[in-house]
Amino acid sequence: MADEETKAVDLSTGNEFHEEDRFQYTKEDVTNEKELEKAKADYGASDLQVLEGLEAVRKRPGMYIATTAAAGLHHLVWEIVDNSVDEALAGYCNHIVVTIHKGNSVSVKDDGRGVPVDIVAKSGLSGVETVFTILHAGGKFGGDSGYKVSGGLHGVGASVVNALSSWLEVEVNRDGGKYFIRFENGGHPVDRLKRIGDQDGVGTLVTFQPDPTIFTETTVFQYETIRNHLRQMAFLNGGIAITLIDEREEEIRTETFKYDGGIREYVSYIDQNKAPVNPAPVYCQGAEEVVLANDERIRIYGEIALQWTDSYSQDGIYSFCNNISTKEGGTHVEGLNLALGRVLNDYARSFKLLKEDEKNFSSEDCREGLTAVISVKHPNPQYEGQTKTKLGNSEVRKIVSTIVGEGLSQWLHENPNEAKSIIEKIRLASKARDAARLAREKVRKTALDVTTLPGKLADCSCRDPEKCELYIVEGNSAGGSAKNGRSREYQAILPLRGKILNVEKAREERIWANAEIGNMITAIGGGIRENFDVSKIRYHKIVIMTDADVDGDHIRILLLTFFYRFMRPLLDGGYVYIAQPPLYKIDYKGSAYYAYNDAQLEVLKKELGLKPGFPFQRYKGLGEMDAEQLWETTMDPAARKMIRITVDDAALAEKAFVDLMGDEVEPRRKYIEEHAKFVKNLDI
Ligand code: TSJ
Repeated sequence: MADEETKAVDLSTGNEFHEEDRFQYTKEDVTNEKELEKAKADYGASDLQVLEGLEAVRKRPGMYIATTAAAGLHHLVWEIVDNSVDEALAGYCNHIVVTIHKGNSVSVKDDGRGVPVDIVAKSGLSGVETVFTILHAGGKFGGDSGYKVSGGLHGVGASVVNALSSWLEVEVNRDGGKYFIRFENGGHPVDRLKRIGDQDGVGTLVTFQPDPTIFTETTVFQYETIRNHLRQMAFLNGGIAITLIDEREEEIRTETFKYDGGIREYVSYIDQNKAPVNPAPVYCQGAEEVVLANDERIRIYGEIALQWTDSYSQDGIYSFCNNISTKEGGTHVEGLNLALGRVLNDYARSFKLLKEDEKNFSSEDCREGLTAVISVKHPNPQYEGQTKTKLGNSEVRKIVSTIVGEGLSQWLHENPNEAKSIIEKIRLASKARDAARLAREKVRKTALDVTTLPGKLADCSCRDPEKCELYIVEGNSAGGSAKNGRSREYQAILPLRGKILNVEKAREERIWANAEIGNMITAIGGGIRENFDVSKIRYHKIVIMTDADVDGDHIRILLLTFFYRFMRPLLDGGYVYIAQPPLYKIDYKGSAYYAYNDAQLEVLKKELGLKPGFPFQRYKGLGEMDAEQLWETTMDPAARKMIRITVDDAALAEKAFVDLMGDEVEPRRKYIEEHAKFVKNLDI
């Protein structure tokens, strides 16, 4: 890697930033000494209160960050980054740098105005001390100039990050000076905020080390997780440069994200490997002031980017409120759907693209192959739904509907050729939907009728879904071994014959005619698509068991694609697993030893003290194992290893599936090289 890329640059000065320089300052007295003296009198009392607040966070971290597992660890970073993004949205910051240091501390640095250092009347503390020691103090000091939008799900405040850190250091450049404070042990200040030098730049640098006694599962930051989040922030907030630096390895890794096109570029990125109907996304934006029932005036901002592609997918709508993904949709998505149906039908009618005797396009027709990113900013968002990721504010529906209504309608009139192509695409979707409806109704009588389970399914005897597992097994012979080796009480086996249909490329009618797919729908029992009901599924573990070869990889991806498109909540809920059969067997002194990868094989050879050349078996497929071996190595809950599949980021997963299953060869090759990013390993 080139040298320039591996160096961090001080944003406020443009100078190179050296790790060893960071906190070795001679501490001079602060210049706002008088103000601080005034505050000092009260400091004893407020200090105690402050620490009580932070102690409450440490006692019950789950109340503030939902989980202390890996996701919660990363939320600390999002929390700090949000403050810099807010500063950028306020128009004062251009560049944010996130650095993962050796030892897993993280720093976030921006070139904004710097967190205020003067005394905040309410707390009697400096702005910096207020932000880091008082719960929910974020952004509201210094008047209302700091319009904070990131107060949604992870808007718990910097003080929570401080409370959950072994140490945290803040450096602020502003008012001609450099200010510094360090906290230890969950937010205990080592000293007061000090002015430690003069300088001309502005900006904020926060470095923290998550407390391992809180984050007991892991304190290791994941480069990809942070990279994906920062990229998403850069897409959602066009124009901001966000750099990620990982200093943990010998070879320092760094990437910078900056998208001047914002969500337009996000849509293009998601659709990178699809064929677009309109090459440049349609872009609509607008803001509206709303007077609430209590006479409060709020300003709601919305922007939407739209691109139709040749895909058959219905689920290309990615919605956000205040930079947080609203996975369950909500009023902004409803507003978009309303406008789409209205505007596209009006346009098609007025240009006679839809004849008088033809029925209107449905909302689903209008959405087929559509990729949309919708981002709203709301000062007081209300979240609903099972996972609190559904936007509930009813005023947003009309605002978005108006923005899309005006923007899309104008665009259609200005781009008549592309408009015509879009309407044609929608017409095809409508025709296909009619045909699919017929095919589906035929199938519904069979596949969706859970009372007649498929003949190939060897069901388990238990009827409690929580305890039941469905193994979907490649090939009839492995299916036979699995049937004989399984626990009949809890484990059901569904063998699949050969390859299953690629639902990414097939139109819906063909999907309905496919027996293997029908069998899976019936066996799982929760229905499909918008009618899928996770509370009706017959097994809480759906295990894909394929050979460890190229065909097996392909079948596994085909199955995941099917679940992704037809039973998304199965993936969202973490019900889908991949079995891990062993790759090697060593027979030694009458016992069988198994290895699941090359590294394990080497360890095993050493442990057994085998001479080089001692024979071992390399399994070519599941079929080479007899029933007992398959149980022992792959199916016995006490011994097996499985990988649980989760979908973190729907847009990335969408791109991954298109890359893997679409027509283009190059992205598929690249993707497979880089491994399946949407798959998170988890041993259970
Ligand atoms: F919150 C935090 F302390 F964790 C934090 C805040 C962390 C980081 C990395 C950056 C920031 C931050 C805060 N960057 N920029 C700001 N800006 C302000 O706090 C600020 C400055 C001036 C004024 C003003 O009205 O003059 C208002 C605000 C909110």
